[in-house]
Amino acid sequence: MASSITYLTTTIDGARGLKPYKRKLTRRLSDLRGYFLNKGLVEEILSKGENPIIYEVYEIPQEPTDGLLSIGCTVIYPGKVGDEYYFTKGHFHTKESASEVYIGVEGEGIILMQNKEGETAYSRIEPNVIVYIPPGVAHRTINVGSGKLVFLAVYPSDAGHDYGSIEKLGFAKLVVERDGKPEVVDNPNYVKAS
Ligand code: M6P
Ligand code: ZN
Repeated sequence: MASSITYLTTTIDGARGLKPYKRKLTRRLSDLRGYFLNKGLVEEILSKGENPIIYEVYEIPQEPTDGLLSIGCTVIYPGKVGDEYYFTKGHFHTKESASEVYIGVEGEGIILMQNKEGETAYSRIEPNVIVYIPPGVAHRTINVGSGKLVFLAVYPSDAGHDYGSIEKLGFAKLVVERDGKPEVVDNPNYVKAS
């Protein structure tokens, strides 16, 4: 008799994400309006008719049910708005107990983390680096290299993405290029949530 076990196998396909995958999300500069420090420059680029891809997410989502895990592979393009490197929107999980694991595949990046109290931490992400993001911590990934940054994410399928507070308040830290190198600096526009 055949086994009733249903399992899933996919492969990491470098900058093409996962093979196979179920869903692909593309985020362009217009989707990140208001996220970069130099908002005027973003509008200037968009007004020229340019709307570069900032990142893509290849996903195998599972039903949002307690105990199930979803798989995602994010590809962040290299680039900057002014001196600020391209990044993902960043989010808290709607389900407060949900944590996440990131595994670096290609390129060089930084993960910014921040809790509701505004405390921050950051880690590098690159091939063979595994980062555990604990519950209650918002996370944003920044590509600080000259090629694409590719990383895998494994997270509870019912974690949920809460983009609201990051979109409104931003992250307390920014990653910018200084003297040709990435530097984590304070975000001058960040106001702590009260
Ligand atoms: C990772 C995971 C996904 C997330 C993606 C892009 O793959 O954390 O859940 O959607 O990165 O990040 P964001 O949703 O913040 O744009
Ligand atoms: Zn997450």
